Amino acid sequence: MDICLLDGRDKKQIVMTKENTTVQAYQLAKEQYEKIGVDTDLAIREMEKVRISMHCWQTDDVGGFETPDAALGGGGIQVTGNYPGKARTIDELKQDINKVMSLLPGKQRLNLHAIYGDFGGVRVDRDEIEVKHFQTWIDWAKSHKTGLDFNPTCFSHPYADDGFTLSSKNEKHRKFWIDHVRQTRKIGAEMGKQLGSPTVNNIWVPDGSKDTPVDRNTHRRLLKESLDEIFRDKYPEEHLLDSVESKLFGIGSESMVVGSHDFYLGYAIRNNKLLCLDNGHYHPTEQVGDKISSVLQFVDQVLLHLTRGVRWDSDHVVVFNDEVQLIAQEIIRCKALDRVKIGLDFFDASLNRVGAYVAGVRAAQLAFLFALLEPAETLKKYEESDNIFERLAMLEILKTKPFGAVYDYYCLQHNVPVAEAYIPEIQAYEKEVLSKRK
Ligand code: RNT
Ligand code: ZN
Repeated sequence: MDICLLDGRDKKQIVMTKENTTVQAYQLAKEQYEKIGVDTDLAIREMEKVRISMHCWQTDDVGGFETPDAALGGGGIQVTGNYPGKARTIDELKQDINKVMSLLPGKQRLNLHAIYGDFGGVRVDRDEIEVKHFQTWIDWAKSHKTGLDFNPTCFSHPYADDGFTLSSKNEKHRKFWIDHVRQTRKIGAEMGKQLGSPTVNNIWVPDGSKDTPVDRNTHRRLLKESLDEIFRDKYPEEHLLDSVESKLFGIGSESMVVGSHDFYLGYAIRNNKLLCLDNGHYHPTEQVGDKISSVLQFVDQVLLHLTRGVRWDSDHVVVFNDEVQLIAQEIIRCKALDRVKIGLDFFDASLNRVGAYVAGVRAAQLAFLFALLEPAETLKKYEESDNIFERLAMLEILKTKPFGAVYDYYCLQHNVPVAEAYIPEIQAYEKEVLSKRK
């Protein structure tokens, strides 16, 4: 018997025979899941709603394309490693992103930072950026039939060197950063308008201090005032969604971060903004997964920055770990996929950057698929009838169910390499493209 699969990318039909081990493994997996009341075909269909916004900054270590080149700094974030092949131009960045997208099932959005504009070799300061500097990106997104997300870049700039931007007591600096963020909202709204899908503009500022401050209050008041001023410009929600991102600490802001979780949780609730939850930005024993059902009682939508915190670093490549699993499970269990924008945030320069993307996006997708393959009703029934052992047993059993076979089949349906088959693709790209960037 032949099984017909529809290739999601170019809609040409590919015919697989039953010898195909991916299909066979899927059939067996489907049967196993059926026994516990889970519909694998439905889970795969639901994956179409998992739209991951890929951050552009893993391609070039958060460098951007300003003239003269701004080196990453002044922001409490650091990139370590010097693996060859980082993108040096917009064309190289696009080439890398195209490669990544060609190796991923499903559709992804692209998340840009303000320093990635098409500035044409001209020096454009942050408060002067315009839609025209991002029109080629908008056109790129149009041709890829996808959406763009955006971020002001409030670091890697002389006016951020003292550690303060939107909460600076230096009025000239503070005004400059307000103007910058206002421009990013204007540009973001135009991206969303032209692309027919709202752009999420996420505000993260590094503001904070290394040593113990005595006046936290003024900085927090100034941050609030700056945000209020920024948000006075109104844009339709179909074009622009605003989000705010907190952090526990950064390198150089160990003693106080102005934009703490409490600060932005309060701000987002009162001002109806999206709250960005970056899972590298909390104490290691705090679980972002646990926060989802709390914050969704009070904010309409959240933005995720999926990442992997390792000791003091918040930006390692996403892997399929307990933390990311719980985040995905909680979103699915809350039936909140339509209220969560999924972004990634990591930058590691010590390995093949393109490969890091594919591994990271696939890990995030796997976490959502794993969550979609839960027998939700059964688990809930166990819980509500006090069958706590049964709940524990089922959660354990799910860990060895063949969810990998379901993910492989999802890849096959999208005509992208299945499982380890993407590794040689990355190696070939490194040989033919990345290693030639000297
Ligand atoms: C920094 C924040 C922020 C940045 C990006 C580059 O700790 O996580 O999201 O990583 O804006
Ligand atoms: Zn982040």
